[in-house]
Amino acid sequence: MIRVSPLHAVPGLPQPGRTLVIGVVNVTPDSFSDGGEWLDPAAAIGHSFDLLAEGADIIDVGGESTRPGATRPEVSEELHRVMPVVRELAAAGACVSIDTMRTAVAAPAIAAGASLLNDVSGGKADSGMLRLVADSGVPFVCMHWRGHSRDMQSRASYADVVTEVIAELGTQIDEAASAGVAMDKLIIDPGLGFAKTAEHNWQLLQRLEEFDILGRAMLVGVSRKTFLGQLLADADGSPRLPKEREDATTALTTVLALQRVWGVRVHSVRASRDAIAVAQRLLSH
Ligand code: PMM
Repeated sequence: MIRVSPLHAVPGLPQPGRTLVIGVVNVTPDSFSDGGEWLDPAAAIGHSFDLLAEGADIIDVGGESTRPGATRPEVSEELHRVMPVVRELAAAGACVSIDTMRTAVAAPAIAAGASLLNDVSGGKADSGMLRLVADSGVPFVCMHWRGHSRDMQSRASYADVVTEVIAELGTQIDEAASAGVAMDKLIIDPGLGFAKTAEHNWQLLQRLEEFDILGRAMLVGVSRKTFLGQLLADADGSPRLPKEREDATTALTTVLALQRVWGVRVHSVRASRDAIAVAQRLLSH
């Protein structure tokens, strides 16, 4: 059954004594579940405030889609997408995360007030990223990553996905430590769907407590992902559409909150906050 891990706290980020909810705002034309919806900065800012009103602890702003097969935007385009949103949210006092693999985007976002750097490559895509994290002192999400989205699914090959992801994340952590990144500010993420099949994702979720060996806070992103669409496929095999994967996402938030995971990254905030409230009540004495 479920083993309850200690709830980690990360300096510089909210510490409400429960699993945090990180609300996703993709300022992209091509993300798999909300591509194009928040491409206009005003729409993205309005949506961010809605997520904050629903109870998001952190807003994760991204300008590059990482869906399998995606091509990368120019740096100037990524900056153009995310910076107005980061600036406005930070000025309003929101806790902002910048979801980028590029120092050229991370540095100005941090200067504009971003409190968290979410790098899905865990510092592997841009050789200057770990140094930037160390120098800025900003908390850092280090996700398990094997390569860019264009061809990442060709790297979804493991003898034992859980032990290999833990070992590879361990190497990424060692590299971050060598670059001077503060270890209490490093948050790990198993990277569900990134160079992983649905079966790999389920095995990672089934054995998540094995990541405790790394001794770090953990963020998990399952929201609306393809493996849920496959699980909920119609009788004819067509996957459930992304926006109709919300109840399954909430079910997993409940499980993750019962395991005292540090944070969940979700598109729909209120449902996850409710699920976490239920889990908190069940865990309380
Ligand atoms: N997934 C996506 C994007 N960014 N960041 C982290 N840390 N973990 C994730 O699982 C993750 C991420 C892809 O999902 P989206 O297109 O819905 O944002």
